[in-house]
Amino acid sequence: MIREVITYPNKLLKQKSQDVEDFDQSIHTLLDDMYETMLTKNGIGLAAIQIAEPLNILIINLPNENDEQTKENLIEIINPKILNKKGSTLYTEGCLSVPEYYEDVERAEWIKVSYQDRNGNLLEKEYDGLMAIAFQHECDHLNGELFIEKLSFLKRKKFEKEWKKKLKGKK
Ligand code: Y12
Ligand code: CO
Repeated sequence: MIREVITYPNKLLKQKSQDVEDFDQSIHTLLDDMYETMLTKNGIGLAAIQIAEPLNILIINLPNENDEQTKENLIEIINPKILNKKGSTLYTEGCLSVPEYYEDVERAEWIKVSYQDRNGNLLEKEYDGLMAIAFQHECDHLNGELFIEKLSFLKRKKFEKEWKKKLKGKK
């Protein structure tokens, strides 16, 4: 089922998510809903809180070398932990909860992580490149943080002004 993606400044986006304890059918249905919702909205990453479910779940589906998003490349990540990080990289990020806004964000270039899959199996992985950026962006959602909170004071001020204008125009 396609779900509504909540957008800034919805207060729910500031909520900290909780760990998943039972890897039951309701979690599988939620993961399937997240995938359907993310694809429909042309996203490459989505956290459960973005569809108003405060659980430590995220999905990432990066395009392949032919710029196609295939389900084989879908990664379902439950109860993630970033164990180690190194280096620094700058990337122009976007977020389905802050539509039509893109800005450069600095993040670690390499990360070592652990997480569980949909059946509760524990995995340990190392990521770099776009996968490392997406993983960190989505983990921030689980801690109630959006990428706009990483902007400089002046960029954030400009964003808030533009966003208010945009929301007023929608009334
Ligand atoms: C690198 C940086 C950030 C991420 C997090 C995941 N971000 C997204 O999936 C963003 C998707 C997005 C899609 C949009 O829609 C289209 O481009 C058609 C979009 O634009 C509008 O909403 C108009 C904005 C963001 C992963 C990797
Ligand atoms: Co986001």
